[in-house]
Amino acid sequence: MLLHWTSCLAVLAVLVSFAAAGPKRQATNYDETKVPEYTLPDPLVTADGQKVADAEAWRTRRRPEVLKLFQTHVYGVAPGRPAKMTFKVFDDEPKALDGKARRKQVAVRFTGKEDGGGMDILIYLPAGAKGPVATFVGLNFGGNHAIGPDPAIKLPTSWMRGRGKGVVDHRATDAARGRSRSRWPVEKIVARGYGLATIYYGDIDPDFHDGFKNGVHPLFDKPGDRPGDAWGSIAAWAWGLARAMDYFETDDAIDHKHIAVLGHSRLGKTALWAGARDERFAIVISNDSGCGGAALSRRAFGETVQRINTSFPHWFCGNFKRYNAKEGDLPVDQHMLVALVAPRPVYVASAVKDRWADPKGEFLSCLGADPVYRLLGTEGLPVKKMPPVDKPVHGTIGYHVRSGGHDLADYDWQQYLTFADRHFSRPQK
Ligand code: GTR
Repeated sequence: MLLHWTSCLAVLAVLVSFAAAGPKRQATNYDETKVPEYTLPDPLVTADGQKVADAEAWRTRRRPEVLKLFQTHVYGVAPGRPAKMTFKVFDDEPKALDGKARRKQVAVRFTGKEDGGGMDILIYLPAGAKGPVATFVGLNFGGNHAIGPDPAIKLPTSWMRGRGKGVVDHRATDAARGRSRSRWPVEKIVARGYGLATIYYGDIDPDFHDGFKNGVHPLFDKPGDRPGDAWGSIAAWAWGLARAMDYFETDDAIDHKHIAVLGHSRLGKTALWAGARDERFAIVISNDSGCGGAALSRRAFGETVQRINTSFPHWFCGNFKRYNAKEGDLPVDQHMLVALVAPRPVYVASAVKDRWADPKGEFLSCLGADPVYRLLGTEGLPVKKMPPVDKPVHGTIGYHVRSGGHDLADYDWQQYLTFADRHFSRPQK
């Protein structure tokens, strides 16, 4: 029997589309009733099935094990502090921002050589501070010059995302000065007695997939094929934050024992990983970090592991791709990333319209980390149910879901400042 030509075409179309799509793609799920059934790995049971019964067992056995699992399966292994790294303070202005702040800018050269990779740290401290200042540090998306209109901020020379809006041929121009100021309320931060330090994330690793040829990766990678646990871009950005901490330890104006690391979105994922790895960070803040950050992977709600690995193949290590559409096979989930911060205070913030980042999955991570916080003798998360919109909960774990969408907003900063006041034992405002 002869098939009608239209049927043949239809069969062909299906075959072609299947070949083009490759393995089955998950549709984006925003329906709570369609979240798959899942069981989270227990942060308090070791890989060989032992119950973690006390703080000592967490510290000496389970915490190192969980950290290693995240390195191997999610973010990759980063190098340590480079032996020849140098810091050069190239700007120190006591009367910046109309006399309200002291501004410092520091050139970090990772290998000590001018052409050996580096980053510029921009720092504002309250003017006339009497002693070392507790400081927030976070990477920025648009360049240090974009965080405020201060004309003395050095323009980045590294590769810049985007075109137009102050970026020409992937280089920064003056036109972008202050463009992201709504995300960086410097005046408010210094008025509350805190410092702010920020670094353009592209100084550390430009955010596009080039096979790890640019940025810090080639400075430290061995030649040849990259292993499945080789560090991706998030691990590189987090490594850059640890290098900023190395600098803070050398600066008497900065209270390096009271540093809060924060980040938004992909840089929120980065802040969590930086704070998980490096216990020198006293508070860790994730703003709308979503998939690969605070949101549980197993819920596959909004952005999934497969989607993120496809859109951003350079963010995570190669091994993470094994879990595309197989989240249940992961030996960890993101509640264990939050738990790695324990017993230090951690804050996870969501925005109600930012469903791509799965606010509920972010809350459930906090809840899943709570047993570790309690085992370590802290208050943990004071609630069991997700709080209503704009009703923050501040325990040792802080959480809020703000009205509005994906952004680092003034409301978020208000909470972070209050949370820091509380945990750094400063007068509450
Ligand atoms: C999105 C990505 C998210 C989030 C965001 C951002 O495209 O899917 O995971 O990181 O970018 O960083 O702005």
